[in-house]
Amino acid sequence: MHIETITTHPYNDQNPGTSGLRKKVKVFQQPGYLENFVQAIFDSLDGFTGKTLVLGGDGRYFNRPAIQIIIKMAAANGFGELIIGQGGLLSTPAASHIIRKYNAFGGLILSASHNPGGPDEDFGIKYNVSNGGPAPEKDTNAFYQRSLVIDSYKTAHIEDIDLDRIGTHQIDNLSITIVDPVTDYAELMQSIFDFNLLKQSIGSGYITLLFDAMHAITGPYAKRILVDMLGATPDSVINAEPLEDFGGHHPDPNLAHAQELAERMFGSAPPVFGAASDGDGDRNMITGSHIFVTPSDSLAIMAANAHLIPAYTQGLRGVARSMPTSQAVDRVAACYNIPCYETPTGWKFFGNLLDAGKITLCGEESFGTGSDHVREKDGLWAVLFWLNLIAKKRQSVADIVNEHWQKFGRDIYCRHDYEAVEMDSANGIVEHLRNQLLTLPGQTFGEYTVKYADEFSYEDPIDGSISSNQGIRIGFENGSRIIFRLSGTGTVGATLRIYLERFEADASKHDQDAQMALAELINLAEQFCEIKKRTGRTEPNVVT
Ligand code: VG1
Ligand code: CO
Repeated sequence: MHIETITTHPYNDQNPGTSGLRKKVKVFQQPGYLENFVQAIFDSLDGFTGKTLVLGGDGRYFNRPAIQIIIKMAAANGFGELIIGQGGLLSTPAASHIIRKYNAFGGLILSASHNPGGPDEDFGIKYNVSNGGPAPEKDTNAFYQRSLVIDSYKTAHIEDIDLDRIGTHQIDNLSITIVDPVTDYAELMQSIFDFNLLKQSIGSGYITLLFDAMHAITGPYAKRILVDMLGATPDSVINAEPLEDFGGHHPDPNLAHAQELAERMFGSAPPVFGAASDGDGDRNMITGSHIFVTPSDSLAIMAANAHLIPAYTQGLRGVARSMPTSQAVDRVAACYNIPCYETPTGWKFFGNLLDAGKITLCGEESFGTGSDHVREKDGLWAVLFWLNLIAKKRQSVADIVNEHWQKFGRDIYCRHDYEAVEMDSANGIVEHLRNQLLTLPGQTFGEYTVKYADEFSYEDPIDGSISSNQGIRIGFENGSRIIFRLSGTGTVGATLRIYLERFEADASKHDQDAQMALAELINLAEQFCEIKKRTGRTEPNVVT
């Protein structure tokens, strides 16, 4: 194998965000841009010679050429084996599972997740470590530092690999195996859930379902598992074919973007259960007939009922949620007397807790839930979890949710996103918020008295590492919270996320519209951050 060292010049913007490096495709297509970042990763890692690298992506535009580039670079840098999903496809949770199952050194996942795809849209890449989870901050910082000074990368002169044919290619000391992207993952799901019960419930028509793959990666997974293995009708999976531009949509599973699903679930004669997943298959949106389950509630409900699922009959060791996720799961943990951890946004912070056996379930308000079966959030796993619960409890989604609220109370919750805000304005807003942190505590606004106002900082209980500036929190005496964060996954300007939550114990008041119930907090949020005043916006781009 002929290996060539190519001279390159560093780019100064390769700092990974919440979940890898995400940029416009055009940025990634600049000479050496992808190569620099991949080489910066390899240069920052030790001891992979002869070891296995897993490679796959969500199928978006630029996925295939990127995979061919990375194959040649991995070969030149001395990996011994590459495992690649057929067609260059692997969902994020499936990649995590394959890394773990085959004891790989790590994996590269090509995805910008929920961001739109196509020649003028977004691309992304992230590195996952040997536990199958996203690289921790110390690694992503090292990648960035290396990228700032990189002056060459290595590539091997080998032919492009046929990504569509399953099988193994041997090139000198390197073996490249193209695997079916679904098989290992489907087997894992079978080992967690009661597939017989699911088959009965779906086959008998007790559960009717609709899954929206949003023309992203989960189409093939959902068809194999829900239709072929569990017997759902073929039309239960919509938008099932992965497309390079996701059909021109945002593959972001929420009521705004999964429009077709939303219309059916809130229309006449909806199915019992409806769900959607995102670009790379790690997120989930759960709905039932005329009901949307907030991700924070979904996490709490899963935690409260986990013992009904075969893999979790022993109960949970503990749970974790990201800081802006509602406190609903905290109530379940307190009731079951298990620990509940609060981490910064991003799945990389759950890895240590899962590895150390401190938690079994974890989740984020952004439609992400997962467990110790992999080290990523997992969209279809969450869907199967809910289906298994419905089949086992023989209750509708609405009944499951209402019963949960009756027992634990309802954490009324919503998130407002202001997208593509000019950087300077966004920084001004954050500065303005920071300036109020000392004076807010003790002040009263209507029925809300500020108990604390701070910037969230996390000390990892396993390795002691500290992550600061993880969002501004304003907490009130009655347990309500307003949180402000700038997104770390966007590619245009800044996205301000405002997270609002208020606890309602009174069951007679549970059936309320969240926006109405949170109106006073929404006004307070504007009073504190002045986004409308400073940017002239009249409303958020997305409300979830
Ligand atoms: C968002 C979500 C966060 C999630 C991240 C990656 O990050 O808020 O909870 O972990 O996306 O998810 P941010 O920094 O934009 O708020 V995915 O499905 O894009 O890999
Ligand atoms: Co995702």
